[in-house]
Amino acid sequence: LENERTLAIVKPDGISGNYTSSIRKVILESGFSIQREVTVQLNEDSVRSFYAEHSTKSFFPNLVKYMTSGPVLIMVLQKVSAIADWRALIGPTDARKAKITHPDSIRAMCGQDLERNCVHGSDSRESASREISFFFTDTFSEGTTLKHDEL
Ligand code: YYY
Ligand code: MG
Repeated sequence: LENERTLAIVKPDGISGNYTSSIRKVILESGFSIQREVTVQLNEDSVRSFYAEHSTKSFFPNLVKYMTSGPVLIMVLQKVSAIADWRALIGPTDARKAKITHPDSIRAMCGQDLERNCVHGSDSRESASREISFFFTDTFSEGTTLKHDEL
């Protein structure tokens, strides 16, 4: 079991619905440490680039509109198995389904539907690495055993 970092985002509906402190509470109570955090207003180019894998999907224009509709909170979370554990904690993509199948998940708590699902989580080591360096340029060297090329 390896210490890992993953990228979490509280999306615009999470911020505007005032879920930030509840989400932060779940994060810390679940054993993650918050290594970095920044609140930003993303522009369309950033969202298009961040979600490039979805650029050909029919939902892409709406995704860009939604993710630029207000500020987001971007966090780097760390713990053993952070990537899989954060995905498990946020629940299924469709918040409507999450409310039925994963009622204790974060998306069940604060998401609204398939598009407005209030949080993001990296889905693999490769994604986590790409997404963390998409937003954070420093090397996370201080006080950790992680190598930069593992991120
Ligand atoms: O990783 P995750 O966020 O759970 O889902 P993805 O399949 O990567 O899609 C990214 C993002 O796009 C999702 O969180 C909401 C939105 N989306 C959508 O609006 N409609 C879909 N059919 C699929 C995804
Ligand atoms: Mg994804």
